Amino acid sequence: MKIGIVLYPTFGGSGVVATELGKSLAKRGHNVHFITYSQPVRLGTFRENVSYHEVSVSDYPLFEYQPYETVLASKMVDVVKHEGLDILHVHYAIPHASAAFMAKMILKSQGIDIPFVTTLHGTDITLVGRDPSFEPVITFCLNESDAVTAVSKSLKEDTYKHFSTTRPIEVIPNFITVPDDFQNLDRSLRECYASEDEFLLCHVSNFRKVKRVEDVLLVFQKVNAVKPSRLLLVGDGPERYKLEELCRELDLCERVKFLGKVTDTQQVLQISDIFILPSETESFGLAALEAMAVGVPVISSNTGGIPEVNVHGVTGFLSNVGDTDDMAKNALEIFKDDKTLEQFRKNAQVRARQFDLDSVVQQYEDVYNSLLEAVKIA
Ligand code: GMT
Repeated sequence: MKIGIVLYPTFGGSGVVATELGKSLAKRGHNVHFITYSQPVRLGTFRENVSYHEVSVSDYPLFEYQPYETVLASKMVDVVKHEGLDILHVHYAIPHASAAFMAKMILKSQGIDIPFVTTLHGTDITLVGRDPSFEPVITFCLNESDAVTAVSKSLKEDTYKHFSTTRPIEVIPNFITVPDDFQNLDRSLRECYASEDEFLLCHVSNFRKVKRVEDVLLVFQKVNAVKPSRLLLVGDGPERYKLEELCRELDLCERVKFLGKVTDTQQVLQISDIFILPSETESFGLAALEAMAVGVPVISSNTGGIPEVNVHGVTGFLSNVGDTDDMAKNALEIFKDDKTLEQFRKNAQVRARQFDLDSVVQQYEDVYNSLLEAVKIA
């Protein structure tokens, strides 16, 4: 199959999922064409069956806002025609689904029938999508997509709650590759960040308000007051300056390290003892699943799709949003002795295996196949 994948190429979860999906489809022998404005962060080096088509918008002085969506739609038309794509798969509704609809209509006028799949990732529905200035376009695109998927049951429910669509939405969860040699992962870098008698806590995000990274600092402060610990903060974003200030106010600078953006987060996760994800809303929580895959238990809020990933009392604990006392208490419960920490570590890994890449990629392939069958019949 020749598949066009449209995505945000950045560190965000939707971009990571779309890139890893494309890489895996390419390994299975499909021809994958990534279409976006810069090289996807997780794409890595040159690989078989993968091409990248850059969307570049000329900077005409006439425009105050550059028409990215229009250029993207034109690029999709071009790639579908000249590479002979069978299907388009767009990740994140805005503006990818509306650009795909436009491309589909242009191609139809030229006698080419191309189905497109829209995968909803979360903020396109729960935050951005609910903005009245986007709502009519998103509702229309949901109705016009040939198939719609959502990364969790919670996101599917939210979509029906906020948009007037009755379109069937298939839940296909995010996925992960769990390393086989979990016990032998390279943890040598740990000694650079924490001594043997200290616990190492970790958080990875894009430091937007919705992530409540200030709660990570508050949980850390409470844990550290009982058990000497260190905290690694991975990522960057609009809240970072305030967080650095809070860190100074709480007198935690010596124990907290802001690592900035890290391409291979597994390196950091595999030396950590606990992952903290206190988000206000989270459709899935891929970052938590990535931590669990390398045996790191998760202390999280109980919002959105997180409970579909992190199992309370088994792979970590869930607390109400903002309840940093409960989160700290739960982290200390995991740290109470080596046996307990080891059990949570194992449970986290076992649970992560249920989101195994191969079985999830198969679900996407099934969606593509059923759409291609429908095109053949029509
Ligand atoms: O969480 C972010 O800030 C990035 C965002 C995105 O759209 O890239 O992540 C969303 O999609 C991820 C992949 O499906 C999910 O794991 C995240 O939970 C979801 N974020 C939110 O819902 C806030």
